[in-house]
Amino acid sequence: MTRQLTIVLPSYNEEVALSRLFPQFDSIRKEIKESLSILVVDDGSSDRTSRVAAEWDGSTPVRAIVFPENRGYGMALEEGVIAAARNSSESDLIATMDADDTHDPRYLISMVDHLDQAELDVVIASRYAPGGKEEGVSWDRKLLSHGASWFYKRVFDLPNVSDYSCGYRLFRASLIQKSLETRKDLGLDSGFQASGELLLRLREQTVAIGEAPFELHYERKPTASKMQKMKTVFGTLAFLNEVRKTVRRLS
Ligand SMILES: Nc1nc2c(ncn2[C@@H]2O[C@H](COP(=O)(O)OP(=O)(O)OP(=O)(O)O)[C@@H](O)[C@H]2O)c(=O)[nH]1
Ligand SMILES: [Mg+2]
Repeated sequence: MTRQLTIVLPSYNEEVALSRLFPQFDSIRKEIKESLSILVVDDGSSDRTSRVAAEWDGSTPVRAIVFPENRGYGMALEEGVIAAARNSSESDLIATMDADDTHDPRYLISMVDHLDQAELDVVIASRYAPGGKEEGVSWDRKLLSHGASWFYKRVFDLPNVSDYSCGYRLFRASLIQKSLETRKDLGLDSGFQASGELLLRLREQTVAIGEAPFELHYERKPTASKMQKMKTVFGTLAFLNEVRKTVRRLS
């Protein structure tokens, strides 16, 4: 039976990017064995994000969850991933991607292949794996993401993981479903540190993670960055400090 691949897109004021992104899913449909569908989580946008989702009439089906108010990337990620897991069967797949057109959907093809061939539970689209790179990223943004991955590696050191903060990932639905058997939600923070936190939550089960090389094309982003850099830095440090304290208490 054909597997379902649900792509979760946390979206905050992404009307321009989404209308560029949706057609790209249509163009990979013939090259991917899975049946694709998109789940937009409109995080209280003030632009036409949910209208663009509702009016899309291409061949890849699009559904939307709409938050009446902005709740932050982590909440949009959490709601989307949980909704996708509840709508999936055990053998299905779930991907998360940024909606700002910097993540090319074409990488899903190599990510699915890697997941199956290496029998993994999670594949990260990695800027830091051999063959990966970042184009058009300013030095301070590079410092922020390299710094975050360096800190995460020191605290978690997950085998085979070099990119902890990229939001482009592929998961087996069964992995998320299993997490939700023992807890009512994924317990993610509302900020951008949620992407690293999600890996930690899943690590509570036995999980095989791998990476596939990915080129981030930041120059394709149609609008200015909305990310609050200092809030993300402090949020990540506070989260890692909590983890460190928990690890100490348990050991
Ligand atoms: N900035 C921001 N993005 C959100 C929020 N909620 C959901 N998102 C979405 O989360 C994804 C990642 O956000 P981005 O702003 O692209 O974060 P980033 O890639 O780390 O940083 P920039 O590309 O520089 O803005 C995008 O698809 C956003 O639309 C939110 O409250 N703020
Ligand atoms: Mg982005």
